[in-house]
Amino acid sequence: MSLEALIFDVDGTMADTEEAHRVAFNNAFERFRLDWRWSPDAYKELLKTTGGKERIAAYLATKTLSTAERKQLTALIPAIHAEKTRFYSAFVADGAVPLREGVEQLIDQALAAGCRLAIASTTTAANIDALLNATLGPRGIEKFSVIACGDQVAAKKPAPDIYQLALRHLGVDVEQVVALEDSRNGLLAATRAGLWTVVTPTYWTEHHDFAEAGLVLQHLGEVDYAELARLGDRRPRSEFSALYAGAAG
Ligand code: XBP
Ligand code: MG
Repeated sequence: MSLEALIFDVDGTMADTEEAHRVAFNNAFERFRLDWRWSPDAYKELLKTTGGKERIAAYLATKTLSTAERKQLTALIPAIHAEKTRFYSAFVADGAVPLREGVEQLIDQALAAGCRLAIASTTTAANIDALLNATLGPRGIEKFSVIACGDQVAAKKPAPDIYQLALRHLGVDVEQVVALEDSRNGLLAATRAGLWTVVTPTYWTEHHDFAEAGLVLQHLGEVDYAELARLGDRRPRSEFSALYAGAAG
């Protein structure tokens, strides 16, 4: 089977973004005069919940609040998250978040080989636009045939929905696609969609269990496109995709 497409996760895979997200969350909390501060250790735990709005809701669930306070703060989550996205997009637009090692070279090698690129991310389209523009230039987004992200699916990673959406739009056989991820939630989402997945962990996810990964690398500079195509092809996918394809998230 030839390698027809690569599906990139964004946060943690294309770029090590979570410290910028964490600071953006804390800036938004301050802007809303909330005494919430997410330390790196606390944020590492909170990252178990994918999606910024869902992460704030998960944090709220841990706090002792009156019914009225909880109702009022829950109603504020979309506004808090929109403010957070403004802070984060500004950091990224200022060049604060470079692509990880090997990402741009793999993108160029894949495109040169006629392989299409897609994104399957939990973050917002605004954040993805900002990152691709800041790192790959104003036409960087044109390198990607499909961008599946954020609230386009109700069930976020580790559910397979965002990868199934990207695969539907790509219109290629799952066995001709490799997914690139950084976290266990992302690995589970891609695996449940039947995808052979390469994981490149960061500080935020290095302690995760990557048992289902086809390959775990320090970064994408450790592999080139041709090698990825060869390695991805060697895996007996049928038992994998049969096991997970279409499984509930
Ligand atoms: C990682 C996430 C996102 C980011 C924060 O997404 O779970 O929620 O942490 O971004 P990915 P938002 O699937 O790209 O690894 O606040 O926009 O959700
Ligand atoms: Mg990620």
